[in-house]
Amino acid sequence: MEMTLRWYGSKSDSVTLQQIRQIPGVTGVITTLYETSPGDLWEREQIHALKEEVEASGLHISGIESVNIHDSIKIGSPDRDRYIENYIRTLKHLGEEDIHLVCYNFMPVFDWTRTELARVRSDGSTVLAYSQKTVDRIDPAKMFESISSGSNGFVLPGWEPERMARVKELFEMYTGVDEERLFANLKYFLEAIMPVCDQYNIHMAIHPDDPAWSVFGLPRIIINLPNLQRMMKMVDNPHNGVTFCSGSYGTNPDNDLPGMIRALEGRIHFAHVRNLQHNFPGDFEEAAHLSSDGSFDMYAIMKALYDIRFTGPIRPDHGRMIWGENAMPGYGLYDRALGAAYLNGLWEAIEKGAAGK
Ligand code: CS2
Ligand code: MN
Repeated sequence: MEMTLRWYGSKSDSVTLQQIRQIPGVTGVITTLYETSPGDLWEREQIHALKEEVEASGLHISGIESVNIHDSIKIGSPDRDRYIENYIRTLKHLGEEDIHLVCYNFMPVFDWTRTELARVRSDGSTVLAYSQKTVDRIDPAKMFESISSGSNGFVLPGWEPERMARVKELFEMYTGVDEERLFANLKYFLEAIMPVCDQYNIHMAIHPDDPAWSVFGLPRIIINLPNLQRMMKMVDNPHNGVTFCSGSYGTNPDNDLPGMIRALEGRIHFAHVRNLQHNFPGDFEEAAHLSSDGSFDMYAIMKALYDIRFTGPIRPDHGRMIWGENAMPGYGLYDRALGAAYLNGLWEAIEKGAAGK
């Protein structure tokens, strides 16, 4: 495995490549072209410039998160082929720049959903949190206001203002798109892109829906092992794989995280490893990466990744906000750096233990 950190680019991130370079054991970044919108064609020159910027700091690009999918593709509108064509050409350009991992998601309208961006924990840190009771009461169009007012002035991924201005319209466009339709539209998309993925050895890694159930009545399909198995079988190609995000699958306590990892051997191309704390059914908050700070057994998660001989990038995911840092909620430097160091420590212990050292 390779330890990495997500980086939002020099224009949007408060964290610099130089800082990331100093986190022990972190050798790569996961990034994207932040000036693009879903559906845009990524020019090779733009990708090349980003790559050069990252490499000048002594790091490299380990993967892209995300090349976002235009809603027309998820909805299956008549104009989807135009956006799929752009996606294919984007993948080709990434392949030509020697980038072989692409994370994406297939969530309708909203990316991840949280009801609080700064819930205070007992140690004074603040974290992202989710309350089903609040979601059930909130008008989805208002969701954006509450998210953007708590985002410390940063634009949160998946919650771009241009997109949210169209929330109502987007909801209407998804009328009639149920889970079956969404599966069919995903299949159509994957079948169209697999030839270019085969040609350039690009690993597609679908990110789970977060939380792992339907919100605001919108269908959500990347939520558990049976659905993942269905997705991989319907387009049975090793390039059609997954991002294993412990924090997203783990929103549903019925998901056995280490068991899922073992069952997905060979098809996990990327891992987001983070912890969260379940308070009571329908209420969870994010936690430090350390097992004892939340509800997950992080050793068991890393051990399962080790046992399936996982070789792809891992990144710590949403960190707490600590030590007075002002950053994009979930994406400060300090707690994610602690997370990376902790995960690296677990890995070293597992590796040496397995070698009988
Ligand atoms: C999130 C998402 O859990 C996460 O990593 O922050 O924004 C995620 O990056 C996207 O859904 C992946 O496409
Ligand atoms: Mn994730």
